[in-house]
Amino acid sequence: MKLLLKLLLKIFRNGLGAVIAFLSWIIPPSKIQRSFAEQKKVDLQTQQLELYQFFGCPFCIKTRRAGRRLNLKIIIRNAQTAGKYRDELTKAVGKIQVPCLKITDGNEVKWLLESGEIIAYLEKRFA
Ligand SMILES: N[C@@H](CCC(=O)N[C@@H](CS)C(=O)NCC(=O)O)C(=O)O
Repeated sequence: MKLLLKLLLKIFRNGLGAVIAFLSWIIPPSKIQRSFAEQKKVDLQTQQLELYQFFGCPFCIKTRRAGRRLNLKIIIRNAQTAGKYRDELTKAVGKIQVPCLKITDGNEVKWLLESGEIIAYLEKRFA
């Protein structure tokens, strides 16, 4: 009984997440515009940013929207299903929590948790 309830809750959460993700996709935020040269510079910088996330997680959707609004080509990593990226995230932060932004700067790697902090970081660096 408990297992069935857990399963139903999971289906509901995933379904709701998919609906929110769909709505977010059909109503995209307007992107900030940059000159060609500036956008190229930003694109180069965002090659060092990886967003570990779940597709239907509302905090991840909020963070992805901020990235879209700021016109950033952040690399998206699926940490929802078992595999390389989920393992990397667990190893780096000791748990599964998304969204999490991996920031690579030369040999230095920083992992940033909390959607609010990630968005503040992106806005400070790219707005
Ligand atoms: N306060 C966090 C909340 C993030 C959060 O609750 N994420 C959920 C997914 S929606 C999570 O990581 N859950 C871990 C799991 O499902 O294993 C934020 O704003 O980023």
